Amino acid sequence: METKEQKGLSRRALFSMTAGGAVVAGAVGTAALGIGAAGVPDLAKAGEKSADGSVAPGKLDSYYGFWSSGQSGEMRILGIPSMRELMRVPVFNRCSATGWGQTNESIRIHQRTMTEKTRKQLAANGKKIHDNGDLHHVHMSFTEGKYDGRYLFMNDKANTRVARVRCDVMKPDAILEIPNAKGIHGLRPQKWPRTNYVFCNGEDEAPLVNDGSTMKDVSTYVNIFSAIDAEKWEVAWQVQVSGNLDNCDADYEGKWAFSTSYNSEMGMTLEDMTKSEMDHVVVFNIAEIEKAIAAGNFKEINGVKVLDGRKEAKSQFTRYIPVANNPHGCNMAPDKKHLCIGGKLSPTVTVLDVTRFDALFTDNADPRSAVVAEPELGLGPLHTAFDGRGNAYTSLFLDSQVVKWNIEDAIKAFSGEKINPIKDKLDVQYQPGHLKTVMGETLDASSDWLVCLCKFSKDRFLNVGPLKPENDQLIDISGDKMVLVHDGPNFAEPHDAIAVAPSILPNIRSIWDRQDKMWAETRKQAEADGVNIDEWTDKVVRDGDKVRVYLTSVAPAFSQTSFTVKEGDEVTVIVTNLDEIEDLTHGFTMGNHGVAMEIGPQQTSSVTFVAANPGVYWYYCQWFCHALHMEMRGRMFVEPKGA
Ligand code: CUK
Ligand code: CUA
Ligand code: CA
Repeated sequence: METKEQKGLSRRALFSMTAGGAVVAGAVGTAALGIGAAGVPDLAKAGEKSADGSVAPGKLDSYYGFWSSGQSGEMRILGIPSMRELMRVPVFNRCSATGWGQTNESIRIHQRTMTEKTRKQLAANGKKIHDNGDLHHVHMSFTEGKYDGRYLFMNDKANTRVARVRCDVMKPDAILEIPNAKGIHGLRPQKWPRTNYVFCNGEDEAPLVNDGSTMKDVSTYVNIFSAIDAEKWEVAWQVQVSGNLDNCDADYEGKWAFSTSYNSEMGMTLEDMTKSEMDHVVVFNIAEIEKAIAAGNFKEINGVKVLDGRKEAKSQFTRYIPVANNPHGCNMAPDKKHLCIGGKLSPTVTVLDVTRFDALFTDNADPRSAVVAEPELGLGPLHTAFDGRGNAYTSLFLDSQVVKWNIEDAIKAFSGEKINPIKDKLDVQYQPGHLKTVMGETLDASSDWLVCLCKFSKDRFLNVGPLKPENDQLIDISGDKMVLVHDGPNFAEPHDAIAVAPSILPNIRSIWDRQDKMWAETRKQAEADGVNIDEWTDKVVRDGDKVRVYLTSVAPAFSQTSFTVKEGDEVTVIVTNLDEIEDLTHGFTMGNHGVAMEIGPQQTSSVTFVAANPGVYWYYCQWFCHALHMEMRGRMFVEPKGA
């Protein structure tokens, strides 16, 4: 679809066009200019590693980093090792630039699985969607233990949701509100044979039937583990557990999922949540769960198949392995065998051998028999990352350090050998949380970089007021000693990240496919209105007091320089960007109406608003697209009622 000339055309080449040729520009006009500036990144330039991790201007990074953003609700893409922020992908948040959370296309994705309760809650507040989120964990889909470049999955702890982002366009295509559970926190895709399920933890306790009838009776509170069907994007099944759920992971055989629980006490206050000596890790037996679901041995609650995996139910769905009180991280090593549980309040990491889990179910073996090491590493161990050489890297929240240790040595030490598993310790700057090696949660674990996400930056950067940036640090782990090479300030508040080689993602598009499913419903409406949105269109369709305005854009003009509606009309503006040139994004902003959206090359976007006040309002393209971009505007006439 793209010609060679179009591919090679830069924005600068476009700016050099004259006004005369502008309106017919698009593919024909610009290609005819024959200006061959470099527009497409040359992957041969990638992968150049300098000692300090810096990447020279014009050079590409070696890896994609996919970052969570915590309470900002978006996913971010950074380059590794430069730590340059490449893109922000709005997911649970409302984005001013792209219109995510406002366009009809994004609202449909938000609303598709919304529960009736949420609809009611939103309507009562005059809203259509939740436009905040607390996005902690981003993970890619797997095939046979390796990233496969199809999807990225992420949680929203704030509103109990999970989102799926398509890797071809880096936009969300599905958001799922999870019934029954509360506060989705830990999230991991199944690793083997491929990601059929996305596992996610409900962190907060509530009555299973949460209708107010038993809310003061804590004994009716439960926590829910959910498995989402990754393709159908619906809850496949849920398991009710004892205690709460924090972080989770899955093995490399497709047999188990596991979650940490810091509130086995089912306490409602900090004091009560930290009362016990021990909490636990829950092991979920996927085959047993699937068997029960297939046999119909479940309770259907709010449209979801729910199994009882609580301790007292003595089922074959779960086992509970006691670990030191208030554990946190849950990280499966790429040796396919060892699961590392961060001690948090305990200075240890508990290493579980997942090949011993079978015996817990078949022989009712002592759950602690799966423990093969418990190295004492330092204060506040949270999360663990792995390289391709059998080493583990654990963040020490209280010590503000990363500790490098060897898993096999830790196992030897546990069985009495005189050996120190700790290989190195590195000071990082203040309260690290997650840390990630390149592809370290896959069978492709590499040993070049470690990213460590610190919760505080204090004196590391110029003072910007009481609210400080977070500090993401880059550590070179290629040698015996870890070397801190880079600080990267970051806005509130990344929890987790993954790093992925560009070779995993060969299918990222530069321009949209006109037939993309994102605007399939918009296309249907257009067809019903007798409009072909693939052509230079300019049509206003009245349907009672609803008005649909069809526009196309080709730099630097909209197909309509004005349209007329009536006071009080509900106006839907549908814009198709017919430009086929890479990086030629247009926008549509309706002045004084709080309306703005992105329209990428070959994309269709639409937005609906009420024109409440008569008068003239300018709309304009807010994405710099041409030397005559300022002139890319038009007028909406709102006629007074009765006129
Ligand atoms: S949690 Cu934030 S540092 Cu949500 Cu993965 Cu551990
Ligand atoms: Cu189109 Cu600016
Ligand atoms: Ca506890």
